Amino acid sequence: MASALRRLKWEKFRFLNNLSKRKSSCKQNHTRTICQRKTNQYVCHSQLVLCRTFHWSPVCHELVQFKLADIGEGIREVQLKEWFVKVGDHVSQFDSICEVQSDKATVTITSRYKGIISKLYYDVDDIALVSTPLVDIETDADSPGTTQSGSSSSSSEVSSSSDDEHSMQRIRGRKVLATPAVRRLAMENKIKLSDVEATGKDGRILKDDILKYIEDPSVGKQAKASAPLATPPAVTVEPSKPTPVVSTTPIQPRITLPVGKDHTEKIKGMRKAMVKTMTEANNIPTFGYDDEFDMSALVDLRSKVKAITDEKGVKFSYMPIIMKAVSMALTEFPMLNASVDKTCENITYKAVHNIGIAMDTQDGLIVPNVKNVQSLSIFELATELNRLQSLGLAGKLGTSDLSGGTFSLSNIGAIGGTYARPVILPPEVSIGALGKIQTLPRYDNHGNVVKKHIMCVSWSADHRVIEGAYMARFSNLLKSFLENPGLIMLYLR
Ligand code: CO6
Repeated sequence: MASALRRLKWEKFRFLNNLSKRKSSCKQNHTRTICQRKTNQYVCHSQLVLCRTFHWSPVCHELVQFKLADIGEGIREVQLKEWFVKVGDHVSQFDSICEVQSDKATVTITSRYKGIISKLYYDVDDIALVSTPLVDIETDADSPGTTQSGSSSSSSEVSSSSDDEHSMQRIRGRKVLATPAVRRLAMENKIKLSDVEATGKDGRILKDDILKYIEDPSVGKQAKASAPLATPPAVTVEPSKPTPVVSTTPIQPRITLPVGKDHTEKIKGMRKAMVKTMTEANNIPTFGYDDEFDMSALVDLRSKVKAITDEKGVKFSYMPIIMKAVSMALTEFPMLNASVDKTCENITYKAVHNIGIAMDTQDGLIVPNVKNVQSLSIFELATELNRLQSLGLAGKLGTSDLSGGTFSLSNIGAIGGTYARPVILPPEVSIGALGKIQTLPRYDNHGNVVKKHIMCVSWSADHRVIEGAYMARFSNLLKSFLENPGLIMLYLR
């Protein structure tokens, strides 16, 4: 009976929807005829999401097309990575609907409505365009965000304000992840999801986690207290709280090729961004400059400090020290921490050092950046790097981490190379590639052959605005910092 009623309402909805569309030539009044007859209340929105209610309906259900809102950053399309709902699921406001990945970030889309999912518009891996529907939701009468038709004879339209929808989207990692059913279970048992230890993929809370918490609430809290920080602070770091230690498991091959058969696929997601950025970069007249740094003192220093940072749960590689030294050298050579406009008529010297770190991920090369390196301690840099690396490996970096870089480093030596020719990331003007620190024989000041830890560094810079000598002087200053880490202390602010 209920389904027959629903079907009847749906037929009526489609009929009125079509009628409404036929009147769409009148921008202001295209629903007026229908509405006038029923309620004398007119709501007309150019971005149309339609719903209708009928006078014989005992409960008000409205069908809402939930559209993919503008995610910003000029993103026009996204790849659908994962659905968190299926047709027939009941969702509440803020429940996760799906995860999408653009060429710049991974974003979890959450619902602004309460109701039942009646249609999914895409399959996993499909490309969804901004402003097109993701799902249809048959909203509950009390659903926030919909126009309520308490009266039996009302007729209404609901606008999908892109701003409103945008506010329901959360970058993954900053919101508790759980399916609608799990949220409901938590709600019914008056449990705060933030108190529950998540054991699901990417920190998702599972039904079992809730059940365990119901059995023994202290388990969740204790576990949480010793769990890694989800989002370490950008600037202030509490050293006592451990941060995620990153797995150094090698990235697995991305595709399995059918034997003896060519395989063609569409270039999507982050890799698509790579196509665009690197093609743009190729238009920059670039010079290269290489040198080798003696990292022996730094290798020694790091081995002493590492035990302390390990205790605090922070993985401490050479990168945080190198980044700090780079920032100190950039202070003396600000032209390298700059950007140029598309036609290269203006150069902007950046007030902050947001140093991008090239990362090799499943989805391709991405370059998240550590913000305000000039103001962070080396330990804070390590903490922040751990966070970015964890998110990068999980494919969960958000737009804010991936945008706003002012200078970049590529630690190809972490994989194994000695030299590289790094490609500038426009609109930045320079980038450095760090080779593998190798144990090699070198002469000391007395002509004796000694064991040294040598790292080759390769710089690339935009020759329209940077001269080779400027880059060489910058490199020399950095070399002096890294070869004599005591100098870093001396100049550290
Ligand atoms: N030499 C020797 N040992 C190294 C080096 C170098 N250069 N770099 C890291 N390591 C060590 C590091 O100290 C760790 O040692 P243990 O603590 O003793 O285990 C270990 O290697 C693992 O370090 P990890 O990679 O986890 O951390 P790190 O902070 O050094 O680097 C990262 C972080 C995100 C930069 C790195 O993991 C990564 O993804 N590197 C690859 C970057 C990449 O793909 N660049 C290519 C971009 S394309 O530039 C390009 C021009 C072309 C070639």
